[in-house]
Amino acid sequence: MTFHPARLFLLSLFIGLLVGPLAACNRGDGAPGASVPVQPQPPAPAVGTLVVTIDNLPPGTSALVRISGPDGFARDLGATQTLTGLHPGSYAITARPVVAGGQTWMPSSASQQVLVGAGDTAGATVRYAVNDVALALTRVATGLTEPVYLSAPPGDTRQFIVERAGRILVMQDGVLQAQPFLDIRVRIDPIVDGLMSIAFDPGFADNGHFYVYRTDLDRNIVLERYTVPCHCDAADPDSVLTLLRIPHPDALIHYGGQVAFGPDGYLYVSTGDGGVANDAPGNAQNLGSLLGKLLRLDVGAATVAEPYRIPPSNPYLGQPGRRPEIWASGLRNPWRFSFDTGAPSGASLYIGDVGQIAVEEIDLVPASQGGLNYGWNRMEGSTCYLAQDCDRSGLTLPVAEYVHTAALDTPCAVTGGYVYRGTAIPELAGRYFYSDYCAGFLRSFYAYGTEVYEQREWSVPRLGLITSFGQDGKGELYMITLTGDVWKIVRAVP
Ligand SMILES: [Ca+2]
Repeated sequence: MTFHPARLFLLSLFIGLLVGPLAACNRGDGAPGASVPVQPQPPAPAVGTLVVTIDNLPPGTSALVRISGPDGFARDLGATQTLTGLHPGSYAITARPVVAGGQTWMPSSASQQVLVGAGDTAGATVRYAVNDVALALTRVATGLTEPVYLSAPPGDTRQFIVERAGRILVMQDGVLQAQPFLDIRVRIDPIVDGLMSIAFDPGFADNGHFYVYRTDLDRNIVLERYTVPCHCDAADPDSVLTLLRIPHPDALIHYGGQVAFGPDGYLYVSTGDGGVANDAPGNAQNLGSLLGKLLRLDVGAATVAEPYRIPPSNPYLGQPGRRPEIWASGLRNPWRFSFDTGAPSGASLYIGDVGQIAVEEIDLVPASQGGLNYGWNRMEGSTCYLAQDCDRSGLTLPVAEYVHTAALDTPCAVTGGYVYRGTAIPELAGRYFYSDYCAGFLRSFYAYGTEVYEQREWSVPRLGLITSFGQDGKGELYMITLTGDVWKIVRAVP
């Protein structure tokens, strides 16, 4: 017996009507049901394609581009390539600078994320170029008395300028205000460093708190908090809350000098080694001393009774004979340090540590890395200090350094600065700027992780006696001279 085609059609229609709801039911509630064959569908493509275009390098030069993605996928590319058979997901493209022909070729974007879908072809471009931006310095304030610092809360349009003798002045729209923001000159013996830096509380807009690092009338180091009682340009000197006082009895130099909030919300403070030649007392290597250190404090709930707390992740917390405030050791005179949160590899800490005889250094580490020993006084920079050889184990060495020379404008002390994250000169993004107090140059480098690229000196006048860099609320950078001027780093007008 055979089926007539019409009967076959009717039968298949019947089966279709029966199977449809059954299959839907099985899909819907997952209940076991009758096993009925379902018309197989063509399988959806499980993989995708990514075309990475690498552009504008000199002929014969390999790029340094890494693609990483789902399931541990990792591939290094030296040139344009089409990657097929990729599992769907998000792919990270990171590009490192390339040195070729004596020039540093920088990728247009150090880090990109591309979504690769099943059956799709995604694309990304890494374009290399030599940075040819030209810079200039324009004077934005003059007539100050020994200015040593400039800062502002993020987004704030004012600039707060610190004078060494104990005043903080406000500049608004390029005009210095007559009334000081804070005047604590009577609390400072100006024969030593005086008022060195300020840091605005992350909640400054609401709580008005800011922090001051200075010396006092007895030449101790003092860290204290002040409060602005209103939405105005004047802090209350009587609002002072002393957080920390560190005796500094042996010399009139090396007080350190920087106070700044880290990306973790804790307050960091850099202290000098106490000032005795060669750090003979051994403060910097002594974890029982707060001198020659980077300290890390939780000041979020500061009171007179408990001016700070120790963050639970501080490296020496609970260790007998070691101060729990210490975040890092082995520093000589870390006059300036700064955090950068803009790099794709994570937040970084840059420290400009002033050397003694020959070497000025800049240290660069992930901001989250505590318990590091930066070497002083076993080493000065990457050189064993007063010794042919030394034990370098456990020491973190600088990523950049320069030596003192016999030239007229000889360098004498590094002035650490900031990574540029402003908007006016996007070509500068990621460059760390620094200077030297005596030589007054403007130099920068670009770091990929802790690898340093594009070290250069900029063609701007050497101002001399550079006490500090400043960073305003928009990320623009300034250079400050002891002689009373503030200069802004700007794009040169051709
Ligand atoms: Ca060092």
